Amino acid sequence: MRSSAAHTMLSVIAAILPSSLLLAPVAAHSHIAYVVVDGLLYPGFDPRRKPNPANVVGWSTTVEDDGFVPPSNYSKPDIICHLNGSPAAAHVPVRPGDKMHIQWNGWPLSHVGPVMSYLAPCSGKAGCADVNKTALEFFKIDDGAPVLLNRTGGPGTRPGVMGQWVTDLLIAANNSWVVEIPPQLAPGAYVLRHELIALHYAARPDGTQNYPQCINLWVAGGSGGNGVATSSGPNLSVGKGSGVPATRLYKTTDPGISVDVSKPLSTYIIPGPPVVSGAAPVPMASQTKAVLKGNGTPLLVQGTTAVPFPATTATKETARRRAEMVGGAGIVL
Ligand SMILES: *[C@@H]1O[C@H](CO)[C@@H](O)[C@H](O)[C@H]1NC(C)=O
Ligand SMILES: *[C@@H]1O[C@H](CO)[C@@H](O)[C@H](O)[C@H]1NC(C)=O
Ligand SMILES: *[C@@H]1O[C@H](CO)[C@@H](O)[C@H](O)[C@H]1NC(C)=O
Ligand SMILES: *[C@@H]1O[C@H](CO)[C@@H](O)[C@H](O)[C@H]1NC(C)=O
Ligand SMILES: *[C@@H]1O[C@H](CO)[C@@H](O)[C@H](O)[C@H]1NC(C)=O
Ligand SMILES: [Cu+2]
Repeated sequence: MRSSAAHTMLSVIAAILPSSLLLAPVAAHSHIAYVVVDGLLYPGFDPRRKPNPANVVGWSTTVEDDGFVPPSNYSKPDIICHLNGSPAAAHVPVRPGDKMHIQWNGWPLSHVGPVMSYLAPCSGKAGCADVNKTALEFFKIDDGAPVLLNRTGGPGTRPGVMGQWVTDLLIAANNSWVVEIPPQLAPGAYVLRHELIALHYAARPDGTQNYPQCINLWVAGGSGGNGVATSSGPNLSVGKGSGVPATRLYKTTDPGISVDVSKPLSTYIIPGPPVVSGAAPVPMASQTKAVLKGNGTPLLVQGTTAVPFPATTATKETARRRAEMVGGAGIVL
């Protein structure tokens, strides 16, 4: 079922990708520009904007070149939420079962590899805004399987890389990916760690490129919306007890990290832990572009409740940014 859906999507890609794109040179990599829930936009952190508005939901970094973390730093804090990652003050309001669009600011065709999402609960008084990142324990909710869609050829054929990859679907969906908040996730604050791994140089020593990005979420209760878990009702144990620090997710020698994608692979082994039971990855056929209706209201977490993020200069800044986006910012290649 999944793979026939993937086939359909691949013909779609073949139809929409102009052949000139396939040979475009690659100068920059990427970051998450914004996320969309129910058509409402929540701004990410822009590493080149100084300063960012106070209400961005993306963790700040010092990655001005939109670059990556190499395997030699898999056990260093930079792999958690990218270089000098530091918590966002604001959170995206979501409910269990919601679908969230993660909008990257472009993605190069050459950068084939996995698209993965993890969650880590935060128990601080300010939700994830004051969290100690090295104490976060992440469990996987989506691994983008099957990451390798077609071992040879295909419409995305490009120099030095064989096959069709899940990153081709992400690009076809305007460089976005849809992730589902697990339907029975316990309410509260979570860090969403979304990560692309680019394998085009993965056969070279230390050549794999990880692009981790962190977003704060406030997961409301099923109906009350106050974020307080109830002891009866649905099974709210998704991911409980299976989290690991991000510094222990990958090893240089993992078969999905040290791999030569210039040769047709018979299989690709997705790195990191398995997707937890109770998670609901969104099928390939439902990976579509985001539809925007307006701006969302990020939240400030206060203990077990959350309030609208205080309107300051942030409001004006968000409106300006939205106007820019509607005007059509260029895709980074
Ligand atoms: C790896 O991490 C160290 C600090 O832990 C940092 O100085 C270095 O720049 C990082 N290397 C890359 C390529 O990100
Ligand atoms: C595609 O993504 C860019 C950001 O990279 C955004 O500015 C643009 O509005 C998006 N287009 C659609 C149709 O979603
Ligand atoms: C952050 O968490 C780590 C790992 O649990 C711990 O070793 C460290 O002391 C903590 N740092 C602070 C400032 O609490
Ligand atoms: C895989 O690539 C080959 C060669 O281009 C093509 O004929 C085939 O249809 C592709 N398969 C899928 C599932 O897209
Ligand atoms: C609750 O869900 C978890 C993960 O989805 C599962 O492992 C566990 O068996 C479930 N427990 C009950 C009582 O259904
Ligand atoms: Cu790159």
